[in-house]
Amino acid sequence: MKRDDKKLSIIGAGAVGTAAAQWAVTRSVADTIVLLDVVEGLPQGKALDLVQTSPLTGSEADVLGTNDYADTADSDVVIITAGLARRPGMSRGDLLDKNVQIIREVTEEVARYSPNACLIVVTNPIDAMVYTVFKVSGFPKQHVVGMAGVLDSARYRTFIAQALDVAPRDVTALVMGIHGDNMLPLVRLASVGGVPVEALLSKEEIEEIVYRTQHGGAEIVGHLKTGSAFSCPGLAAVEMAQSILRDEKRVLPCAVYLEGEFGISGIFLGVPVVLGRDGVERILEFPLSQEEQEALGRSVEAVKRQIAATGL
Ligand code: A3D
Repeated sequence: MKRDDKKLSIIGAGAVGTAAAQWAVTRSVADTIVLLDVVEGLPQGKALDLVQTSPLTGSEADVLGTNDYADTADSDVVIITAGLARRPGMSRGDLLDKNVQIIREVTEEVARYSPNACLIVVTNPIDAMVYTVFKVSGFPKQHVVGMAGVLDSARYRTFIAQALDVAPRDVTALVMGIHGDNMLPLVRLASVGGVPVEALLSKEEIEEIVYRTQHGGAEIVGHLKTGSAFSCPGLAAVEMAQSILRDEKRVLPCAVYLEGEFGISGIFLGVPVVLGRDGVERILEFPLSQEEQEALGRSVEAVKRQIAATGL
């Protein structure tokens, strides 16, 4: 590797980890992309398959599949997807006990080999897992961030675009709070080409979109039956990684450690932030209406219950 080369490691070569690797290779977000899993052969086979897309995509990234954390050494960004995914009828809460144990082990290894990396956590229940990574790694709060808001906002924007029959990329909309039923898709600030969505859709239409966004993960699990969403979650994580690796300073909703922002302290929760070379470079705080503040309060209570269940 040359001195300025960028390295991205992805822990967990399951559905989300593989999708993230595929997006990362296609977009050439790093010079070296490492895919790691506990299952022998799985990351090696997937990495080989991915690197063979290079002649077709023009990607110049090196792709390595491994079971050895030494191969992830000196990563700039590590995306953590290791763990169990939700099955039908299984809540994100049910996942907690099993995934805390996995996340502890993964974090210790990642922190040992890449002490300066920014860590993007995807494993559910995300708001508690990212807290676990923060506590176990001892990394600065700027270097630990949870992926959920980018995915939830993409779902929200998609549903608004479909309702209005407009280009999805022209919809600007933000989902804050927990990754779960209590998430807060902000209606007041949703706009399409600068025009408020509230002026274009009825209250009932908006309520339906908000509900569908809040249950967007479960809707997909209901169809897939044996797994959960992976394509958009993988891309959402790569969108965040890319902003850090290329110092893009994108404004993205991410689960970050709050110390008084929005009146909340001591937990990770989804809020809009600037992601750049230094990780979470700024939290963009703004006044919420009383109703929004109350809704965010419900997220806070739900996250606190999850954190209490981790025993940390
Ligand atoms: P899956 O396809 O089961 O992949 C998980 C992978 O983790 C498997 O290949 C396992 O072998 C691997 N693994 C298990 N333990 C370890 C370990 N100790 N070290 C390294 N690898 C390990 O699941 P998935 O990819 O569909 O989902 C992964 C996680 O992301 C789950 O917890 C999901 O719930 C979560 N997820 C979160 C979102 C968010 O928006 C936050 C969206 C989609 C999935």
